[in-house]
Amino acid sequence: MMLFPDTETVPIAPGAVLFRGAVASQAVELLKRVNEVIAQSPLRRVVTPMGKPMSVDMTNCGEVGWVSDRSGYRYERLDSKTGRPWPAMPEILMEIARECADRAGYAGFTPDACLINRYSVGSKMGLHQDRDEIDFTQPIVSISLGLPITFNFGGDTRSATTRKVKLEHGDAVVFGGKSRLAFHGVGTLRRGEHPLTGNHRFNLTFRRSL
Ligand code: MD3
Ligand code: FE
Repeated sequence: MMLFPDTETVPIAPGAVLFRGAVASQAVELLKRVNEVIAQSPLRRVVTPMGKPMSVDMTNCGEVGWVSDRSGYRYERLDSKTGRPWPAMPEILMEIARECADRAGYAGFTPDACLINRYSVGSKMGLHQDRDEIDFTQPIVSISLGLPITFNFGGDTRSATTRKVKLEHGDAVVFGGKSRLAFHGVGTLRRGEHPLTGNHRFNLTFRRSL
């Protein structure tokens, strides 16, 4: 695997590092695997515990998947839409997540979930923390594919100031250590055309839920 050819490493905050364009050379293969997952467990619009539809379409692969409905946020072994287990995590996704974590100083990262978010024009994600996992010493690895978006990275509290980082096609970010519970979100996806994803952005987040 040819990861990190000679790309830039950008520190975002203590524990958070961006590997710019690190997976761009793998994008065609990655998107092929993502589309195979979507063919088995289709993208769907989930609602928050308050019953509000999110503006992002989601699915998962791995032993468990992240879900949200009126009962709350959690990880589930079965896809409620198909009644079957989530598709297995493709080897190349697992390897890339592991390599990124490794490079950021988290050796032996073994994600059990990969949440696939697909953004369309107008999709956004408000400030939140990822805290549905058990072990916060495990990092989260994020891969961006397709159209760019503005990522908002905050602090330990919702009211902490945020800094904006543009996330582009092929970027990999690892969030661990002091950044693991940081508030974060993304701005509204603007119209555009990407040769590999059309008018969409995909974000893959690799998590260890247990
Ligand atoms: C910082 N996704 O799925 S990726 C999410 O672009 C999520 O789809 C955004 O936030 C997206 O939960 C942002 C960057 C990211 C992911 C997880 C994090 C940043 C994070 C966990 C902890 C801290
Ligand atoms: Fe998040």
